[in-house]
Amino acid sequence: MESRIKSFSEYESHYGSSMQEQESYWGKIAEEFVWKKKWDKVHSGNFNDLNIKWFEGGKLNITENCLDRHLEKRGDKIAVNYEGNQPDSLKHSMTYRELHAEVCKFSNVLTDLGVKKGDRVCFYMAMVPELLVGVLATARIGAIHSVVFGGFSSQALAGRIQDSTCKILVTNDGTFRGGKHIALKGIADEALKNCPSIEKSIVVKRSFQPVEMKEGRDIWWHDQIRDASPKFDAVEMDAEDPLFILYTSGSTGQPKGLVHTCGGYMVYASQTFKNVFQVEQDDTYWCTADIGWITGHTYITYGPLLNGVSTLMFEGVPTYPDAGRFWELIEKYGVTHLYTAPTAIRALMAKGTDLVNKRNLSSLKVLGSVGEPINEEAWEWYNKNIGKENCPIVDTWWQTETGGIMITPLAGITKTKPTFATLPFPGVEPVLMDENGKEYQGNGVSGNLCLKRSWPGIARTIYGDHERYKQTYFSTYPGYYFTGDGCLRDEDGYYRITGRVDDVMNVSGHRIGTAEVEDAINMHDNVVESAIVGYPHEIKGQGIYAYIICQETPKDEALFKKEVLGKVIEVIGPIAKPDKMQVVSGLPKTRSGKIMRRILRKIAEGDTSNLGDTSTLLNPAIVDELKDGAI
Ligand code: 7RM
Repeated sequence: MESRIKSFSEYESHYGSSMQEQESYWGKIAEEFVWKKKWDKVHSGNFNDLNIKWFEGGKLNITENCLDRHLEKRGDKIAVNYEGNQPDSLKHSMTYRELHAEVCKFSNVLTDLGVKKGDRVCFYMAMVPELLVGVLATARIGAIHSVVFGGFSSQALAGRIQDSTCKILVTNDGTFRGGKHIALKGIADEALKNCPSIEKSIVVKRSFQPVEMKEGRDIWWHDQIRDASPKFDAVEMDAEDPLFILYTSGSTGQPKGLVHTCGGYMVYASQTFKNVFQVEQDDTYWCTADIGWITGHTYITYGPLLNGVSTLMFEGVPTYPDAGRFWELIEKYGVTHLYTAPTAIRALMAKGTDLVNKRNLSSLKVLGSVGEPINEEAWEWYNKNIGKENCPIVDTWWQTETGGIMITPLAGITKTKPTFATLPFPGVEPVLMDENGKEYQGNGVSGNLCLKRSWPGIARTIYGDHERYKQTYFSTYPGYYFTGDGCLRDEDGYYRITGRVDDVMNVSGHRIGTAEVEDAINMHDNVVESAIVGYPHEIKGQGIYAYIICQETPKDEALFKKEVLGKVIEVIGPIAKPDKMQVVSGLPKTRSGKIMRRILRKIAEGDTSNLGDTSTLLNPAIVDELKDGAI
């Protein structure tokens, strides 16, 4: 059996053997990698004991698989094409050989700074090639990377650094995103006031804006790397050793640091990349995500490099200098595979097709979608105007926790259907749950999406809190991993993800917990309580609606709202800013004091015709007030 699936019947036989002979199936796939020592056991543990292991006893370093093993055959092939925010300002590429040398150099830098196997290194950076180099160097020396998206605030960054007691921070002076300069170093400095674990902060020059360098703590990347040796023997890692931590929002509390491992994650990232996208040797693949999210980890960094593919890395935004930037870059680099989010598609769709038609997009072969449900209109527009009805669309469903793509078409192999993620990847066993917590049998059903068996890429724990891992994912349906998503399985057995069923929002493809935003708003001195719900938003997928109870009626409501936005920006970052805010005198609560979010969602949606039964509310009269004051 070849690891590359080439037809639908091969998909079926892969799927069958992944279900019937799970261990030998994944064992065969794992054999293609470079292991320093072969594993003793392919898989152990389950969703009850939650002591999940893959390729136990195996020894490896993922960077040897991403870099070293390609040097002989494709050392001079481009690993990364780099495009900066400003057109034609920072165009730059690195071959596999060059990337390997840079990674080795930075591995030496980190080692000389005393970073050891198991230590945590935080990245708060722009989308620059040094981020890729830094992350891989961290993996090469056996340390654990924790990348924090550059749109988070200093408080959010500090919380993440503290949670995993990172020893090193790597940041930029600043970055440009569209017309805006973001002073990353300044934000990082603010965060580091409360991060005693950080010994050194390494600064990469990018925006060339002045920054303050703190004596004894802050050092320049270019000074460090200048004389570093381009040779570094990759540290031997256990398959189950952590590779990285990535924070993600849930329905309660602070973001969770999901832990991914060296062996299983590698196998799953590579196998999904290879088969979902069906990239060929001379192709140029482009994933528009930021490395600060899981999509950027698995499908900019590890998946493509494990497969020896040339990728494009882009610092900017789709709408700068105009909404034709994506199409310009596709033409410029001859992009064959474009992997982006529905929110970007909708934003560009709104700008019409003139900018699209100005460009030659004939290099495109495959289009991808990720991060949120794609509506039919956006799917059709993408298919018609970008793919010219000639490129399969892979609508890929997965999560930070799953490490890689779970439900998806295989490009050109699986028959697609608009808005459907279609079928499970080999090794994945999705089930839908009914209201009684029982599995639905058969097709034409919808329920809560669970996964019934483990796969190599599953996050093994929440950093420092295994109990929370069990509680969050495995307690709703004992013995199953609960995704938090609702899902439909149609008559053909095709899956369509309908969105979160918990208190997690998906705003422009960013995952944001309602509780996090509430906590931030509640920090305003004049706020007693708040409730956040998501509502349908034409471009963002979901917008954020805030109901706020004040201590005292604000004298200047506009000013008050501005201050509330400021709080959210301060505590989380601009990505979590509410789109609408309504000052209210109370919230609809049940007799046990629980907020009836169902009602709040309806009002935020503007659908007040049928609010259901409100008679059980402690304060039914509040509903009219909320309706009348809705924004
Ligand atoms: C990859 C990523 C995960 C949540 C997930 C879903 C939603 C992701 C799709 C999707 C419908 C898709 N990781 N989601 N992909 N919904 N169709 N193809 O986004 O951890 O940041 O978010 O995103 O709700 O649970 S994530």
